[in-house]
Amino acid sequence: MTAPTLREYLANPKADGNPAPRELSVLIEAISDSCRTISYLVSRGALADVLGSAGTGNVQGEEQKQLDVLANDELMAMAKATGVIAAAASEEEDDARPITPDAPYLLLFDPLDGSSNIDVNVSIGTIFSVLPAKAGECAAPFLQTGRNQVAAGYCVYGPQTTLVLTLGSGVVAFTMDPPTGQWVQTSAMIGIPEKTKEFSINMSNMRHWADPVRAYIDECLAGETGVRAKNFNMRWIASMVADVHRILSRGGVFLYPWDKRDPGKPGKLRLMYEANPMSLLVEQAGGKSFDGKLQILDVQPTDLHQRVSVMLGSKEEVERLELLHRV
Ligand code: AHM
Ligand code: MG
Repeated sequence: MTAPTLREYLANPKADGNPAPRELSVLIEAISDSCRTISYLVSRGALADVLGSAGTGNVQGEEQKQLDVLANDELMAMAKATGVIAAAASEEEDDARPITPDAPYLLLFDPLDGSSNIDVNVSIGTIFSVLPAKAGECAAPFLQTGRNQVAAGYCVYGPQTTLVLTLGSGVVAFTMDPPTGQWVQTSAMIGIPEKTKEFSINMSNMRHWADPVRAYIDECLAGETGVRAKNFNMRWIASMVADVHRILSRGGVFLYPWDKRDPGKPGKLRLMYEANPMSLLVEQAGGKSFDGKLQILDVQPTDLHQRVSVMLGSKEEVERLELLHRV
């Protein structure tokens, strides 16, 4: 039997004979089309003259790369063309854009995550989150907890281009077959191993961490003679998409925690564009996510661009972090 395509999967996602809601299928297929386009641009890089700075900054005050802007424009155009998006919000834009009145969904995205890796040919990705539309002006309808997401996923532009998706009932993956452009299902039910020996954190920030995070990493570094009685390995790609993809593939724990550099700032990563979609995928794959107080999916957003402390991945490790944050 040949593996199903994305379209075939959407026709029967729960294997119960029922298709995904029609408008949701339209949206997921449109996102996959945009990811194919972005993948092509990423793969051509300097050949298409798309590397380097765009000479602009985003709402967070970060420099925008040309590919950040191109990916953003592609996804915004797609959101408009589908007719199923009431409003869309991007990490790269100050405000949410109203799109199609009375349409059923809100779309949020980080068009190209891992911007610092764009120009050095290291894996980057697109992250997306879909919420039900609600009445209200500007950002207000978006301020729903991550639990409300009806779909979330990412596309990683790495050695392969892989789309990882949850419709709220398990996590599946599709790999793009370059000769045909087809998305072919390559994982039917992704599960994160409960136990792991691998952590992912930017160690250069160690001196700024809060005590529980410091204690956790100290335990990992102590290896088999320490309290954890096992040796840990470390990986840090500096593209959340690639680091989370590794965790969904073989387990591990990812941390970008609050730190003392800017105590008023809750963390580096964005709740709505990064942490919420990744947390839904991780939970649906049997892992956990935590912000130092709450499960990330329970954090009530108050601002579209709000940041959050992120710890997610294999259940046993996140539970250890929860324990260390309680003492
Ligand atoms: P971006 O959305 O501007 O690319 O920033 C988010 C990225 C994450 O993908 C990654 O985990 C983190 O920033 C890396 O940060 P650092 O450069 O501090 O290691
Ligand atoms: Mg990002």
